[in-house]
Amino acid sequence: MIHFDSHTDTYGPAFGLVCHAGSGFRLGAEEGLIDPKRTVQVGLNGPVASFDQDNFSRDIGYRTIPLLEIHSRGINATIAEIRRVIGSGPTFLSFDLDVLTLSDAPAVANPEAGGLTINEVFQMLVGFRGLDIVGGDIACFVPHLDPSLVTAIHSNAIMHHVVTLMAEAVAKQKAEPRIAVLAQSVG
Ligand SMILES: [Mn+2]
Repeated sequence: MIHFDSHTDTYGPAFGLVCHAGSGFRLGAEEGLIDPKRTVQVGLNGPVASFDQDNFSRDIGYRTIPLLEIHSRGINATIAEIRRVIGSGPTFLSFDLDVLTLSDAPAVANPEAGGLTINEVFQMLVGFRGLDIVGGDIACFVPHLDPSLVTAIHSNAIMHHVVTLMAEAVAKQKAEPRIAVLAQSVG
């Protein structure tokens, strides 16, 4: 899982609810749907509500890359680190628009000061070429806050990049089928 977000979304129960907008990456790991060793959370930049709010991510083994680390490492070194964690297995790319700076994505549900620029995100997405991207989603778009269409245009471009990565992965798989698929057809 490559998870772009200002927030880890691995928070515990809130207001008596276990399943809420900020708990998906906790529940996914607990239910065995997400492989923690092959998960990276990119661009974390949210407010600190408590000092242990992101402990779940670290304790379960997610690689967390805060926004400040991205800007101190540089984009190319960040791409290399993400690729190291992800490896060659099937990968889902989840993109919360609030990881973008507000000038590039004003219409988001949980706005934060600071963030990646759309050009930095494009550079990273192109840098994922060759990974086995099997799916993706874009979260937290609030259309009625987007009269300028900036957020919609950027969402569209991000999804186009992700679908292109998926198409390339399918083409690569057809050329060299995954070992598991090969074993299945032989068995
Ligand atoms: Mn978020």
